[in-house]
Amino acid sequence: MKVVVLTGAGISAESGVPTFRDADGLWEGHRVEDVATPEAYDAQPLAVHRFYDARRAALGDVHPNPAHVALARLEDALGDDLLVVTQNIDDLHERAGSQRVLHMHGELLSAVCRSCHERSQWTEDLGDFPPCPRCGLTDLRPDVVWFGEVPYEMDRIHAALQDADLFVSIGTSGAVYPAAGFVMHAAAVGVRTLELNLQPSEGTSFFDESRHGPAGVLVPVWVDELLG
Ligand code: BJW
Repeated sequence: MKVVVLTGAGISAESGVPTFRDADGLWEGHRVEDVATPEAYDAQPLAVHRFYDARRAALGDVHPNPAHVALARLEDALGDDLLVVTQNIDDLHERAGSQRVLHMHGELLSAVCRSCHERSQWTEDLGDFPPCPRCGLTDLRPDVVWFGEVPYEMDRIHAALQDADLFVSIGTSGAVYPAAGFVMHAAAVGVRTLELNLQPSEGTSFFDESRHGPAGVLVPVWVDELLG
């Protein structure tokens, strides 16, 4: 069975990583247009760097939860027949043991140079404007996908959806495209669809089945079911 899993901020919530749109989410303290657009970065690069530097530093205090661990266990069983597509920029899937992960909205532990376009692994702050390891210019930005930018790996994601037997969406509000459209894409080509989310997402009616509750409970149960 070929499975494509889409994850969002909700899968990392029980690890202590804030979501975006919940009451205590990241957008609560920041207007999205102030931090998650290229225009915001052009206008206030230091403020945007501080937002991402704080989130990068906070990765040191969080750990994968049972939902991440269950997906890694599923990959152990399915191998190349499982693809995890995450909107998250944390590294909790990898730390749980998943290896087949596409970060469609980029990664906190990566920086991209706006001059030479090199992507570099990055663990330090960017707010002190360090030089690009490749070209030496001080034009590094967080390697994340902001509104108006094209997400990574879209061709591979669409190919995987086309070829899947099951699409599972975990912990995402379904508010942001193109990820929010994956369920429609999957359904249109006859792929079965399942939502696992704390509450009904904006796209819940498009899924063949929806289960509501914390990912740390729902995901291990679903993986156990699938592995029989
Ligand atoms: C739990 C839980 C627990 C809590 N257990 N669950 C129509 C069609 C196409 C595009 C558009 C369109 N209309 C507008 C657009 C453009 C725009 C867009 O979607 N805007 C919307 C606001 C309408 N999209 C774009 O600009 C994208 N680019 C694009 O479309 O390019 C064109 C193109 C595409 C494809 C091919 C060719 C061209 C780019 C979007 C970039 C989004 N970037 C961000 C920031 C990334 C960096 C960072 O992290 O700071 O990505 S915004 C933010 O939202 C972040 C997230 O990945 C993303 C989604 O959020 P997510 O993960 O769903 O989190 P929440 O907080 O919203 O939801 C959490 C859920 O978990 C909730 O439901 C909770 O209930 C649940 N939950 N605890 C289980 N314990």
